[in-house]
Amino acid sequence: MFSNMLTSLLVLATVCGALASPTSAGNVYSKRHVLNCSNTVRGPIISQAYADAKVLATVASQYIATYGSSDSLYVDYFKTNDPAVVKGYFDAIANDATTQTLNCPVQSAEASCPGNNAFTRQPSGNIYFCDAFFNLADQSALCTASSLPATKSGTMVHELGHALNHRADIAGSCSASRALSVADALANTTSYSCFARQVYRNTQC
Ligand SMILES: *[C@@H]1O[C@H](CO)[C@@H](O)[C@H](O)[C@H]1NC(C)=O
Ligand SMILES: CC(=O)N[C@H]1CO[C@H](CO)[C@@H](O)[C@@H]1O
Repeated sequence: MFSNMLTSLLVLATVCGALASPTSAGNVYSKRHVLNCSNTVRGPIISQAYADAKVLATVASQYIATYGSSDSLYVDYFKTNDPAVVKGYFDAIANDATTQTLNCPVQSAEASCPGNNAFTRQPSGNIYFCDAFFNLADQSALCTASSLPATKSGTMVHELGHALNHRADIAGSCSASRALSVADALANTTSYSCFARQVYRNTQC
């Protein structure tokens, strides 16, 4: 059914077993958006968030492959959408091999990005990280926070959804994402960030 699963995920599944920690196979994350930020504090934070986002996407893809469309968390976020299609969007992030760039803001007006943590320029797919992004929680907070937190990794999944999958921006929150129509649930990128963070919290902590 999921014969289009890409090689790196098959390797991951073989090495770790379904839903095992993908962090132990970090060497599969070798192809990527390219860091274009010479700031020695912010550059490494962006790189870590990118690696963490690939973990989130991989875990989400494996979860869908394992549990499919009858799982209640899947239904909450993606309704009756074909799990192979949703999984394909996570696989595109997990297997990102583009040369699109991950950038520090280039102008001071962009650094504050009112209301935003980051943005993606189209059609380039280049992503820009705003001041607020650097205050978001680390991946580890998905296990320790009392409720599902916004994380740098989740924002990265959101932006990669724009850059790689051309998903839209509609519902900003996870609760609003769960309330979308069937079509909007598939279209709007926050659904993917929320689902992946919740899967990580449920299976990796
Ligand atoms: C890299 O960042 C610089 C600004 O620091 C910008 O001028 C340049 O266009 C960026 N390159 C790419 C490929 O995004
Ligand atoms: C609620 C909402 O605005 N949903 C949007 C999700 O994205 C699709 C595709 O871009 C839009 O058509 C919807 O309006």
